[in-house]
Amino acid sequence: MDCIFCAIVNGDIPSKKVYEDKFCCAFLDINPQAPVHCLVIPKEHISSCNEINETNVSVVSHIFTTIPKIAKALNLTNGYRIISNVGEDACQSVKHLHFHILGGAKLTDKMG
Ligand code: DGP
Repeated sequence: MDCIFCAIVNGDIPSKKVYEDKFCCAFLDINPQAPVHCLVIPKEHISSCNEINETNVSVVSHIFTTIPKIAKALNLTNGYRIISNVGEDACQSVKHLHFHILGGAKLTDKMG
């Protein structure tokens, strides 16, 4: 399967990793939208939130218990935003589930 984020997981495409364990990894976004912008992804290929099911949901809960640790390591002590774009209308460009972590400054209150 031709997937940029699977290639990042495998080390075939370089990335600035900020966190990694057996199930997920986090790396800086190539096109940052905030002073701190990283992506947290499962190592297994899941296309989007629409493909989360009873079998693979454990990696998602793992990601959500890991995000606060990643945020702390990135010094996001004053808060941060988590975004996951799903499908065309949300402009999801990479079809591998990912959670944007944005912070490092006061963000706009407009989310759409
Ligand atoms: P989305 O639009 O939600 O699918 O966001 C995909 C994000 O992935 C986008 O903010 C840019 C980032 N991105 C795409 N290709 C690469 C890459 O090769 N390396 C890194 N670090 N980020 C990438």
